[in-house]
Amino acid sequence: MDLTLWQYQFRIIMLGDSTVGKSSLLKRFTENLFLESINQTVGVDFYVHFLEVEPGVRVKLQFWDTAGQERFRSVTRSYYRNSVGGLLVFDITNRASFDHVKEWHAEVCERVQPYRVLFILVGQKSDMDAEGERVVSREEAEKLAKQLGVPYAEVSAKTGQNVKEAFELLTRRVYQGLMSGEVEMLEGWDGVKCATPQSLQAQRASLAQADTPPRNTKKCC
Ligand SMILES: Nc1nc2c(ncn2[C@@H]2O[C@H](COP(=O)(O)OP(=O)(O)OP(=O)(O)O)[C@@H](O)[C@H]2O)c(=O)[nH]1
Ligand SMILES: [Mg+2]
Repeated sequence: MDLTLWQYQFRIIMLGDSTVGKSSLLKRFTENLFLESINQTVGVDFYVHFLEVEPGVRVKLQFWDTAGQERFRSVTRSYYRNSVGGLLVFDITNRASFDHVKEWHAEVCERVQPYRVLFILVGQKSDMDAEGERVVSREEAEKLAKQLGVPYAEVSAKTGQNVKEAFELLTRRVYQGLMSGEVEMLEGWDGVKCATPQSLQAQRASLAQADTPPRNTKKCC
């Protein structure tokens, strides 16, 4: 199979305080690796990974791995606008990183107007729970996710637990948004690219048709 072949490209941004493990998450997802000692991100790094969202539909995921450090904020901000998906990452052993999630969310939502980013909330370093290091409970995180109207996933880049599932959840959410028309490919916006725009129209049309009840159906009883 030609590994460069894709039908859709989604640009996804990693957001969250420094040291929550954004780069480690991407390393685990794209290379199945974990490094105890990893360089802090300077500005923005780029990662690519391919996922099949349904049989025969291959998505190229292009990740912007932003630096959590405040001094890089002016650089990282410029990447918000052309993202269709975002991972709001906090560390379950770091209360401040959880408290800052609302600020990350609000900042991105405000700056991407009139576009929209679809998010997932990610509680990182779940392996530390067993060490008794957890300071943010799952219930609190789920409550916040509900407030923000986004799904919640608890993961560990160290063990790999739930990492693939979290990225797949967000990718499917974006794909469904694209199919339903919730996500629109607007002029001058690069969050989503489609290799053959006609196929998107055809897929949407066939989904719409499947949703339309057949005419002249007699009511039962
Ligand atoms: N125990 C544990 N440690 C982790 C996990 N993920 C990352 N770490 C460690 O946390 C530290 C910071 O990880 P990074 O991936 O560099 O964090 P970051 O969010 O990319 O940080 P910035 O680039 O500064 O924004 C490193 O020492 C990692 O080894 C995890 O799942 N469990
Ligand atoms: Mg990093």
